[in-house]
Amino acid sequence: MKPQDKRTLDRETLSKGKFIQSFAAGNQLPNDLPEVAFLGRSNSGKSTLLSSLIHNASIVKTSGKPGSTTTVNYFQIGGIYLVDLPGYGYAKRSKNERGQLQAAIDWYLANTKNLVAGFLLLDCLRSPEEEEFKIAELFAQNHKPLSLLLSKADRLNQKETSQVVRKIKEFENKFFEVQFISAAKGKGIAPLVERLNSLGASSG
Ligand SMILES: Nc1nc2c(ncn2[C@@H]2O[C@H](COP(=O)(O)OP(=O)(O)O)[C@@H](O)[C@H]2O)c(=O)[nH]1
Ligand SMILES: [Mg+2]
Repeated sequence: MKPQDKRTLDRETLSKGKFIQSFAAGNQLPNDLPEVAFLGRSNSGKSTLLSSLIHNASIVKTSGKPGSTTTVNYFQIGGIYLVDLPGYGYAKRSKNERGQLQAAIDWYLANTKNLVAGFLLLDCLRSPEEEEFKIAELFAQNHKPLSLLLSKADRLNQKETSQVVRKIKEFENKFFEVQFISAAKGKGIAPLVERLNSLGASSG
């Protein structure tokens, strides 16, 4: 192994991904490592993606019943934190509950010390709506790059993929980049890991 290979976020490092802690509004957030935030509506595939990134399904699922908390959950792989932010867009929830979810996201963005990038998941069969554009706006205000990850891309056949690729042109300027991803089939995972490396994961 060449010396530089040791610093990359390889399979071995990924398998050592771990849950760090859940934080609630008012808590002091970590400030020792760069961190990337993962956001998305309920059912966007966020937990599945995080599980596949850290090669440990159980710790992501058990860190909080999916979508049911307003906590901000920190995981670490290599030298970077992956921060699982509360879900949003729960049509069935009360206005008050949805307000709490939004407040937790706002609190995190106002208090994070080392945020270097965000990844917003959106089911590839949907188009970004008010909530997604609001998050894009928040990241732009904070001068942080926000990637839109079109999730569950394995559900699209070739024709549908081309249709979505055409549709992306309408909103791609709102995001740092737009990428297809499929945690189920591994599509788009390698470039994402590459990106995490470039953001600091490999220096831990
Ligand atoms: N086909 C497909 N389904 C997925 C993929 N990722 C997640 N799902 C499904 O989408 C649903 C929601 O996933 P989950 O990770 O719990 O979403 P979360 O609410 O954003 O955390 C579950 O039924 C998953 O099995 C994917 O890459 N491909
Ligand atoms: Mg979840």
